[in-house]
Amino acid sequence: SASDSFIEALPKAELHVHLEGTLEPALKIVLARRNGHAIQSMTEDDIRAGYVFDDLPSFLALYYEGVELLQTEQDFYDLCYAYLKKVASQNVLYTEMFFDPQLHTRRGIAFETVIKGISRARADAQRDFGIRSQLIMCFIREMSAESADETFTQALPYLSEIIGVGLDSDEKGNPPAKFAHVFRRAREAGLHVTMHCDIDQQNTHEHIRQALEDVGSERLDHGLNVLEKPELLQQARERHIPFTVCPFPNMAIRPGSNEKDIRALLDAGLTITINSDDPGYMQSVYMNEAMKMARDGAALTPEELVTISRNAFNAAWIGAEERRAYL
Ligand code: ES4
Ligand code: ZN
Repeated sequence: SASDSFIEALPKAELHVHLEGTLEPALKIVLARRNGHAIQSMTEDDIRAGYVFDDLPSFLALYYEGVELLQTEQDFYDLCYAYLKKVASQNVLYTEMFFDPQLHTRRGIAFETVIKGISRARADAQRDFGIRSQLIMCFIREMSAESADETFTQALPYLSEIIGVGLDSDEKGNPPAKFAHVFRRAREAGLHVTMHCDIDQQNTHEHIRQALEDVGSERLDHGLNVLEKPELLQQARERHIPFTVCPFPNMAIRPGSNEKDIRALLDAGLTITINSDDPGYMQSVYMNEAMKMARDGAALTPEELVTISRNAFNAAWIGAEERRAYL
């Protein structure tokens, strides 16, 4: 297997991280004091002790509670800058970050507040640490298709700052096809498309099929259940669909997954990347730690980790010149 120092020195790209999920307990306390919220009296350990989940809904309940602390443009700036500073220190050269504007606009925070804070942090972090980043706007799948459409309309003045659209949050009863219209608008506007097909969700195989065949998803976020359906697996392999695999939620939601599934995905000839997902809620497992979890589970060799890292740079939504500079 690869050593820790090999993983730490490897140039890395991240393709699956939710900005709101990078909110660390320490920053929660800062924001709570700044904005006058009750948790300001808690310690970091108190907050961490509440981070117990074993499925998607129990995770989302924690994530939604934390989102409430983000209120001002400066809050979004601090969130994004802290994440970029952290992963730049781990030799992450490039990251594509999901954000969930509807979780903010539905509680009265302007789209502009969210994106301006994030964009200023991206620029400052590139200046200060050299890290390159782009944004993927996710739609909240338990909210209506109309709400997703309204959100896309709100984003129109900022499309030059958004490289793609995604789909996240509660998958149960919310298939990709529900959002066919807004994904078509996004594609026609020249944006890239990806979506979550979370682990072991109801109708997961039909959701994966819709993502690949009906709504033009270029990647699958998680997507592990492809392993159970030979025809989906063959399609994903033939189309070189990148899978954004996240070892921490794998471990929390499907124990044994890193031991079995990562090797199975590789053996099936699929293109996988390794990512953090929500490091603020997942024991601060950022890119280095996520790669070590994958290595520990699947006994990944240095050569395999180089391939996985190159997969991420190849799957990144960047131009040929930037890609050459990384590879
Ligand atoms: C998420 Cl792991 C995951 N799945 C679906 N939605 C999410 N939002 C934040 N993390
Ligand atoms: Zn995710």
